[in-house]
Amino acid sequence: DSVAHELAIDVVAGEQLTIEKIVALYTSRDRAVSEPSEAAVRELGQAGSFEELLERHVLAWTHLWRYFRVDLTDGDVLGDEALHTVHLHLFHLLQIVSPNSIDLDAGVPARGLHGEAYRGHVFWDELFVLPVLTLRAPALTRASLRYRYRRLPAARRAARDAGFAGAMYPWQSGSDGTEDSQRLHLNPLSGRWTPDVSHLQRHICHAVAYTAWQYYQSTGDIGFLVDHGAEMILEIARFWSSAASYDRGRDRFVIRGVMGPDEFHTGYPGAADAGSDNNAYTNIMAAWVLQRALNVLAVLPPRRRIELTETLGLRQEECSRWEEMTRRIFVPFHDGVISQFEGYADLAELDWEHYRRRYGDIQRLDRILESEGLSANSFRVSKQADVLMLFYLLSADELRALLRRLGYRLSRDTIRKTIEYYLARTSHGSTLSALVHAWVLGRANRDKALEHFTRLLRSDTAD
Ligand code: IFM
Repeated sequence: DSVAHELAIDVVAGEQLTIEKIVALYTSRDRAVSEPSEAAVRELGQAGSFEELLERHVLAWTHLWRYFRVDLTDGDVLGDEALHTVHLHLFHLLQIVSPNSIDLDAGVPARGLHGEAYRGHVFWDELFVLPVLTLRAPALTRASLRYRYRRLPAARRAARDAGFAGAMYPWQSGSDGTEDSQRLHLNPLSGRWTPDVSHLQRHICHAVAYTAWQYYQSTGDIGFLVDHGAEMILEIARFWSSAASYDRGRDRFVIRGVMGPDEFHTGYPGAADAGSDNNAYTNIMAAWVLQRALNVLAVLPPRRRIELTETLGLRQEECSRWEEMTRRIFVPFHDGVISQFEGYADLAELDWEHYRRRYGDIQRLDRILESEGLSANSFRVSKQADVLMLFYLLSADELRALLRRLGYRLSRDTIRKTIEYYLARTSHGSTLSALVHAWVLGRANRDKALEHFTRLLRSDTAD
């Protein structure tokens, strides 16, 4: 289970002994490799001394840092600690995704290389990571998107097996792109195992389509779109089209039985079926994806468009349905705010003060409630930004235009009220929550935004 090296050396009291150890690591999955051990030995033969290696190492980081260094102009407010922590996070990020990983078949695992939680699984976290890379080293984003492209066949199989069309990316996945989400969750507070339906977070598909489109928009890399991006976006659009059903009574398309980014709500209180209906983030972004798929078809060079539609068997009726859906997907509202999902307003309000007083740290309210014999499903409580993800990914103008096309009006007041509404009902049980809130509040409430930003920075260094 371990790789070790024992050295037996005669030492003399008072004399200094320095040991230099240089390691070469190869696997049979590396590119341009025949026999890994031979490659490692060859590499060691030409690696040079520790000093020489260090020099090359420092040079490589200097090059990366020219693109990635961030300075905080508001140093007085945030202090040196904040800057160091931002740099620490960038350092972590670049250890996971770097020029060294471009030719590897590597995704963006949630915990990077710095913690064993999540077993190296890949979730939707690249949605937050790739924008940092795209503007500074777009080749890194392209490599990560190609990792997703190579798993398109697995996503197609998953969609087919679940009775859908197109490609349904897995919520948690590892090497081969199949769904690896846990099916049971242990609540350490109660010692009970409860069903885990987080695989219903179909919004992972939005993350793949969004990052692919955003990469294309930021770089103008039409080659990527032609070879890889278009196919992923079209297949994801197809999935959403098949996951939605037409509700005649409403004359709207609805998407049932999913989980939003807020992982507390696994279903309706007491319901046998898992998932919620018409999660606003899922539905609105589905409309966004369908619009982008139509854009993709419009910007592809004609020959490639024909090839792709032939290969995918994409028919005109399907595209007409997509167009129709961008005008008719249902979005729930209540009390002048966007509802997290249909029926959210029927849930009970939680006595937040009582829980804060009683437990102090209430980030994992789901576990606290379960240990009391209750369920987060019954309350208006969120683990992390769900509706507010819309304001994270889209500008107010974009969101307004999307909703206008769907026949809904989004006033400035609705935006303000929606943000305040969910802010008051979120426990920030995931660090992603503070990230999204810092960004969303940055537009209107900078003091609060700073609070979230500082909390986020400390999350890895202070606990
Ligand atoms: O992807 C996240 C999820 O949104 C919240 N729980 C942790 C996951 C991995 O970071």
